[in-house]
Amino acid sequence: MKELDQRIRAKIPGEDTEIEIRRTLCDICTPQMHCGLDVYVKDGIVLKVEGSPEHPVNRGFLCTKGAANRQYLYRKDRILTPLRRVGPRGTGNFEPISWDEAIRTVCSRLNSAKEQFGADSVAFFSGYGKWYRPMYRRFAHVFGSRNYGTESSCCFTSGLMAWQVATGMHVNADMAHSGLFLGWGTNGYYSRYRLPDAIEQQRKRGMKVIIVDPRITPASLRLADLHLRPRPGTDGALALSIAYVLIHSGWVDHEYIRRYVHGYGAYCSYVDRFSPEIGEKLTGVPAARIREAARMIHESGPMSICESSAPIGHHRNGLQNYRAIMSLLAITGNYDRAGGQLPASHTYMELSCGFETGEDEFMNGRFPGGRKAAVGGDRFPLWYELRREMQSNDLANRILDQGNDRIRAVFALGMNLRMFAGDGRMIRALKELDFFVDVDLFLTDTAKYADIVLPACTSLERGEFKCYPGGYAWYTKPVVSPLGQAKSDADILTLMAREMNLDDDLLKQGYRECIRHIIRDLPVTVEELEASPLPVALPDLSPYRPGTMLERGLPTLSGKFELDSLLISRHPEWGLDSLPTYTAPLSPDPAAWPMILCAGARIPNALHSRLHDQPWERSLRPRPQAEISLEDARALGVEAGDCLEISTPFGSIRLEAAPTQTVRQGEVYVFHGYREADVNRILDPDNLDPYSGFPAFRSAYCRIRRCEAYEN
Ligand SMILES: Nc1nc2c(c(=O)[nH]1)N[C@H]1C(S)=C(S)[C@@H](COP(=O)(O)OP(=O)(O)OC[C@H]3O[C@@H](n4cnc5c(=O)[nH]c(N)nc54)[C@H](O)[C@@H]3O)O[C@H]1N2
Ligand SMILES: Nc1nc2c(c(=O)[nH]1)N[C@H]1C(S)=C(S)[C@@H](COP(=O)(O)OP(=O)(O)OC[C@H]3O[C@@H](n4cnc5c(=O)[nH]c(N)nc54)[C@H](O)[C@@H]3O)O[C@H]1N2
Ligand SMILES: [Mo]
Repeated sequence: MKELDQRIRAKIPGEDTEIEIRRTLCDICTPQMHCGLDVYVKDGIVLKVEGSPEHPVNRGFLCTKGAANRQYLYRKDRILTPLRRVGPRGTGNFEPISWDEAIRTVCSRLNSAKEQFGADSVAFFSGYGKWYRPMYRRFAHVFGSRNYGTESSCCFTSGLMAWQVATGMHVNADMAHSGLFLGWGTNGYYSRYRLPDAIEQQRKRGMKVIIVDPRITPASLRLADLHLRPRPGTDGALALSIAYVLIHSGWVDHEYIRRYVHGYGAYCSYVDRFSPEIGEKLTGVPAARIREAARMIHESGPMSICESSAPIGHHRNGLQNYRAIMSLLAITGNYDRAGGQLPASHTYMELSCGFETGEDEFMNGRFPGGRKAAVGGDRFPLWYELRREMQSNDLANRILDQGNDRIRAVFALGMNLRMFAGDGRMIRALKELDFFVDVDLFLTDTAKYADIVLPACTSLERGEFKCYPGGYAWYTKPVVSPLGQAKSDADILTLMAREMNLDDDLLKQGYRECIRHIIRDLPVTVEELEASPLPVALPDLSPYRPGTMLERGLPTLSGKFELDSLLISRHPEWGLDSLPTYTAPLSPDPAAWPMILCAGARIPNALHSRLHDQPWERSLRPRPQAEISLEDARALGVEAGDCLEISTPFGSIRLEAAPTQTVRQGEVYVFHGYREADVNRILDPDNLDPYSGFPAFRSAYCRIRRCEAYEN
């Protein structure tokens, strides 16, 4: 630590003031990263940021997004004071108001909605931000509303739900002991840049890798021993077909299945419909390759899989497809075995870090109860059973709904209306609300619909509690003061809890006391974590011993890994299949809509909508692009840089054509969240997975044509 202290204080020659390196984390992208930052500060101003060399996640590295933290902090569109809308919704006419007035107005309007229409008439929504969520969820519940919901209604949760259905638990891949890594929808080079490093390291040890991705990607080129290219959304059929070969070749672990797996007989009968030849027809992957994959699984185990579920879950059959993939672990005896997928208890904010906190009790202990479901709960009963929060993809409907129990007011921390499929509906809904508050860093297009906008601050301007896999915990300190009058989301919730005089001392005492409560059983205090410039490795963590949970019995109804879900079969009224059945992602009408539109595969320089207005990031890909095959480009007479129009039954958008040999004929790939080419606007808002409620972002029909101008 001494060395570090010396390194972080340096005088600029000839000047009195010091440049100090202060440490915090970058929360621009996924919580699985949240890299450590060395922030160079002089006179309270950030001069530059670098990756912290000693941080256990990034070890000095930063991605293009993280390297632009200074620009993110000082962007011109940062909101610096609370604002009150003075023009029509959506026009962006606001006047500054004081925090006092803002908090009083927000609280009295939310309270009056509660008095008139009941607490459930107020929905509390969170966009991609995660750090404040335990406190936020509790806030909604203490206020009395079941209608708390987040962006996770369309993120990793469908994979998590699939694990809960089968095992009742979270999981971690034990890749360090795997002979084979099944990278299904894995291209961490763009989405999570430390994952490929870990895979590359294990490959040096001899681990084999299968990548399953419709496109050619850096991962398929650099990591794959075998690359399978199914059509988007046909993953379930591919997994079932691989299972067919494993079962028919006798490459399953019968003893493991007998002891630890429920429903194998029914599963086998179902799998019998998916010979490799049928698999080829359904997925486009040649039967010989399906056989080759099964052989590799048999010969190279133990096998772990990538847990990222977004590309698999973003289809109307997504959760079932994910279950079909996981089932391969169960039949080959790779669940809860060294080198396979290990059950993991939940630590904090959906991460399993090797220790437990009191987050669950803190976050759910004040749930209002009652028999009525939250928004989307009746429509997506499995979702509600497992999550006990609103399925946010139904929120717009429940605002527009004319029923008495419709949503009248929304309080949002960082809502992005372009997150939802069919955004026309969300805009209509926001216009209908009696009252809408949005808290954001920037005056976004969504914030422009709000009655009151509150200025939030970045991770550089606040302190937060953070856990990392491998047994680390941390409590960061602000490295600069909040810009203007910005406040952290947690401080805003505290002010509201006090103004409303909520019946909850922890919320009224604030974030630090909430965290103190959550970590009261850890062997470290908030102050000790805060005093450290780096995440603290918790002492005396005993590593999980593979097999423990199987022997003890899993927290499922059968106590086993459920290929055939008892939870689902005991609820016939849900109308869901208890086996991981396969349905096609699309009902094609190739004459009218010959192409598959796959929207959302990550690009390195963007994070959803939040960086599209950021100059450095934008300069790397100035126009929204549509990636198409060279064959389709030739047929349409399209060259790189030409304008391309994508149409679906819901509308059209225009983007820059990017013909590439990485994409197959008949498929179009675009990134989402752009103002001028919002692909979610042309997706069907009702094409949702009945198991998870997730939108089919990655499989829609479309047609494309060359056009002259970007404007209509
Ligand atoms: N740069 C950047 N990084 C991010 C994000 C970001 O916006 N930008 N978002 C973060 C978030 S919130 C998430 S959820 C994660 C998601 O992260 P990942 O799941 O790792 O990433 P994706 O890029 O969405 O998908 C990975 C690959 O799946 C392929 N794919 C698409 N459709 C299908 C399909 O139907 N089947 C199969 N087998 N593969 C398919 C794509 O071609 C892509 O190469 O990324 C996180 N990281
Ligand atoms: N077509 C398509 N659509 C998708 C996806 C896809 O793959 N394809 N992916 C889906 C997935 S996986 C995800 S996770 C979602 C992304 O979820 P979104 O919520 O759409 O993510 P962002 O665009 O980052 O928008 C969040 C907002 O939060 C603001 N913000 C940032 N930090 C803070 C903070 O600390 N406090 C507050 N109050 N606000 C803050 C940002 O400025 C931004 O306006 O998109 C989903 N939508
Ligand atoms: Mo996500």
